[in-house]
Amino acid sequence: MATSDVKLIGSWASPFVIRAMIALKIKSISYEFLQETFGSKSKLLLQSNPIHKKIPVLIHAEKPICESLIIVQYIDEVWTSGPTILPSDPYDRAIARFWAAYIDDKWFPSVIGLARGQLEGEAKEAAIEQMSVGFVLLEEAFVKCSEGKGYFGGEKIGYLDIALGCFLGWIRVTEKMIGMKVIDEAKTPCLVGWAERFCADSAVKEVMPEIEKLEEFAKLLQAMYRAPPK
Ligand SMILES: N[C@@H](CCC(=O)N[C@@H](CS)C(=O)NCC(=O)O)C(=O)O
Repeated sequence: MATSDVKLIGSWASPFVIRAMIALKIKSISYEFLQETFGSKSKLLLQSNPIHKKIPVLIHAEKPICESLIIVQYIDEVWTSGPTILPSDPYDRAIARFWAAYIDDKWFPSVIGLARGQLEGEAKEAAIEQMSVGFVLLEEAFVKCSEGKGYFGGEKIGYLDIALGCFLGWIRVTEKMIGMKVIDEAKTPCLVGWAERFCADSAVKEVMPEIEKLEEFAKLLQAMYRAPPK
């Protein structure tokens, strides 16, 4: 679909930006990617998201839409001719939104320190434990939502798949950093298969960053967060 009035402000390494990219890919929407420079914020970003000043921002017909999950929902509602992203049943939709909120509000804040390499000792152990407990809950959610199919969304990638799957690159980097698997066969067997399917999907493959590239970027971030404040 020729949609030159669609722009995405983002950065290749941001899991939140990847959410928007996957949703656009699912709907076959072409767009202009406006890459932010690491460490600074463009005038367009500040104008488009003055409240949070964060990426991603989707600009559609010159109007900005902020917050990745809201962007994914917007894309689903505007481009209805493509495959649907949110479940059609209101209850299933509510459940998918509940778990997406859990991922962003509870799970992600408890693990972000790990990816940034900011935690040591007991704090690090506690974050690893929280991340693992979160995955066990998400495994249970997967079993219920997928009803024996390959994705949270059933036969194909849906809202909750995008909400969690966008973190898979960073999860792999974190696993390397801490020297253990957090999505593992023993505790989360269904999520192991789901993660493989998700990353191999055509809507995801092209936008999911390479692990080696992310590792390099993670080292940069870690150096930045460990540096004493000026
Ligand atoms: N809740 C936001 C989170 C977005 C977010 O944290 N973006 C990061 C990049 S991964 C960002 O822009 N950080 C810049 C900053 O915090 O100033 C969403 O879902 O869009």
